[in-house]
Amino acid sequence: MSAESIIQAAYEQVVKRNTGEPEFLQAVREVLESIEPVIAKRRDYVEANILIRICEPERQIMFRVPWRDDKGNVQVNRGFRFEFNSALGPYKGGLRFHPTVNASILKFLGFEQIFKNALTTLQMGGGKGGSDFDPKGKSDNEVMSFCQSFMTELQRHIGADTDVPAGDIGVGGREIGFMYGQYKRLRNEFTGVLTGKALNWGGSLIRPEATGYGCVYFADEMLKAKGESFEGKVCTVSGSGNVAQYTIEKLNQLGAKAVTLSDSNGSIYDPAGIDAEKLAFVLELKNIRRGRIKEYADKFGCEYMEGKRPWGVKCDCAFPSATQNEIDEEDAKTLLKNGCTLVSEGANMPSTPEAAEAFVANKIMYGPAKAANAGGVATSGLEMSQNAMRLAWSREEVDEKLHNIMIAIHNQCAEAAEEYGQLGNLVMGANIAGFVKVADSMLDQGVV
Ligand code: NDP
Ligand code: 2IT
Repeated sequence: MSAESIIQAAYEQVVKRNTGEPEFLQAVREVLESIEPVIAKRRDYVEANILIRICEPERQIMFRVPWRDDKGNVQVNRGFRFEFNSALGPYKGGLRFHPTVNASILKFLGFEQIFKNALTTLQMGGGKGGSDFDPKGKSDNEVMSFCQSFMTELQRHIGADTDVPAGDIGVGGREIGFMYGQYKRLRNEFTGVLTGKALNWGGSLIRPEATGYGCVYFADEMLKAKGESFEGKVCTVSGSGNVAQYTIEKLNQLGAKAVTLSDSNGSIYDPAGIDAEKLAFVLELKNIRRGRIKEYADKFGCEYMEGKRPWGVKCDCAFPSATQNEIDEEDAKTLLKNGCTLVSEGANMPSTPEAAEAFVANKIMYGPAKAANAGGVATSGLEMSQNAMRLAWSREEVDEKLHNIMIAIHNQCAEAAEEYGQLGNLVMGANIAGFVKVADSMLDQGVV
């Protein structure tokens, strides 16, 4: 059988087994299509049925999360953890709390995480979890009640050498704190079972900044490969949470100008640039007051685009940092028409397949999520190392390690792309480099 038909047959089997899970199938399809040239050469992967094995989570956990709201009513949410692949190390990946969370979303995220973690150069397997709980509009007390109930069940499945969750959408320092407290109480152990902890009790410097900084470091490598720099580049950024915030901080440090932010209600456009002072307002608005981005436009007198994403704004570089499928084909065409030459994905799978195809076909600098946003989980890996040693590195040390990891990720992707005759195609490069590392490890470890 040709590599193409092997991949087609594998994909059909995955479709059959995972009906009604479009996001998961979207992520699987992209990876399988990218690795066709590998499959053409490596029949040992086919003989060991690696394609089907890698698409099947090692373990899937679903549970009821009952909790009491401030009015005394009992609420019920659904909790999940997908322990996808442990060939390279303990399962590692975030927890997402958002009303849209379901098995399809978490399986796409867990699947991506396998290859992303492989690219970090650290020993981490892939997993993801979360809940359809919506932290929006809830009091701190309600969030704590939910987190304690969620961890009461999750604790029996995780551990510092087993599975190490972290944050994602809707899970930041507050939620990690509540969950860590409950884990410690139930297990009577103080270990590095979660990352993204606060500094006082085992967190790592630079972890809050890591995804955004890393995404910009990755973009900087793409620019450097073309002899360019960020100086004077106009950048659009979507989202206004953790990833968006620190993407903008690093863009400012490197001499670029970020002009947009968004949330699920709309986008702001500030042609003067979101400088350090305005960014401090955003951090307070989003992380403490938990308000809407529209307030930025009211405060600084700039344009607010209700219900719109920021991709209509002319830019040199775009940093999608909100959620999956937030750039569709039309958005991609608009970006390209307006002269955008670089897209670095802070969010997971923010571009639809058609949008991604448009970026690749136009040969712009395109950093796919599993490479460009790997700085977050990489720094989680550094937090695990510090916890294991019971030591803490300085800000400079962690930042330097993060920067070097992002350079290494870029090089791995660029080299894999070149090796398989796809010079500059970092989507194929990331998928191939990540896949080969995991598949080789699975082969070594036998039929498990
Ligand atoms: P946050 O919860 O801090 O922020 C999420 C932001 O995205 C908010 O502004 C939110 O707006 C917006 N958003 C979320 N869902 C939607 C939606 N369906 N439509 C429109 N806007 C939406 O999350 P993070 O910044 O941590 O995560 C952002 C992205 O980055 C996600 O794709 C995540 O998977 C990815 N990522 C995160 C990492 C991390 O370390 N945190 C690491 C790697 C990737 P609103 O408040 O209105 O919901
Ligand atoms: O998507 C991701 O890589 C994350 N949300 C971070 C995971 C982690 O374990 O730090």
